[in-house]
Amino acid sequence: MSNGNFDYLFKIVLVGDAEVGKTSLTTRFAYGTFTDQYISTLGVDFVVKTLSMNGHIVKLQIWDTAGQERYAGIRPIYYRGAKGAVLVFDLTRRQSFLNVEKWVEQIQRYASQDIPMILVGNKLDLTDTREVTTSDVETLIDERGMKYFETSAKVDQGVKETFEKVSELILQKEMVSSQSVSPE
Ligand code: G3D
Ligand code: MG
Repeated sequence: MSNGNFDYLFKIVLVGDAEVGKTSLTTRFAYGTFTDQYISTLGVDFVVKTLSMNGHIVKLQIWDTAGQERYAGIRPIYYRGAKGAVLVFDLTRRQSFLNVEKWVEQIQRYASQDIPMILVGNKLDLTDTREVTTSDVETLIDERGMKYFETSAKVDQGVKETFEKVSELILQKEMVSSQSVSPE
């Protein structure tokens, strides 16, 4: 698997309603910056970021797109080969949380049923306009067995942890499946 530069290459898709902060999270994680200016995401785009995990060099290819409902035709391409998903909603917009189930179905349908997935409540810094409580989320994550993080792309809270966690889940899964293919 290694080609000298990295041990693993993982495609990760960012998914969720428009305006929840997918591009801001991606930019924050990959470049360490945040811009309040509108960031347009036309169709599909991805950034690459390399991490060191448990002695492995893991290259993440992070795919970010504008609300895919506008680009239904690209869904299969967007999800194809994805090893992990980060499903984002906006803590200050209840509807974006209510749509989470719909996104879970889409991810499982187009990527895979058992894809490692992290749920993210973003815009944690906007405490005054928050509409979703942690206990609202608990039922869902308990049912689904999902990992959950609250983040702020703006003030850089929880972002690195989110991407590291999804990478860790993918890596664990890869290890298990490579062992079952060729037991030593
Ligand atoms: P998207 O890629 O999911 O569509 P964007 O979302 O990353 O484009 O973000 C949508 C808007 O939310 C942007 O504001 C962006 O600045 C803002 N935003 C993203 N993350 C955060 C955050 O953690 N905290 C706060 N306060 N704002 C955030 P505009 O004004 O450009 O629409
Ligand atoms: Mg975007």
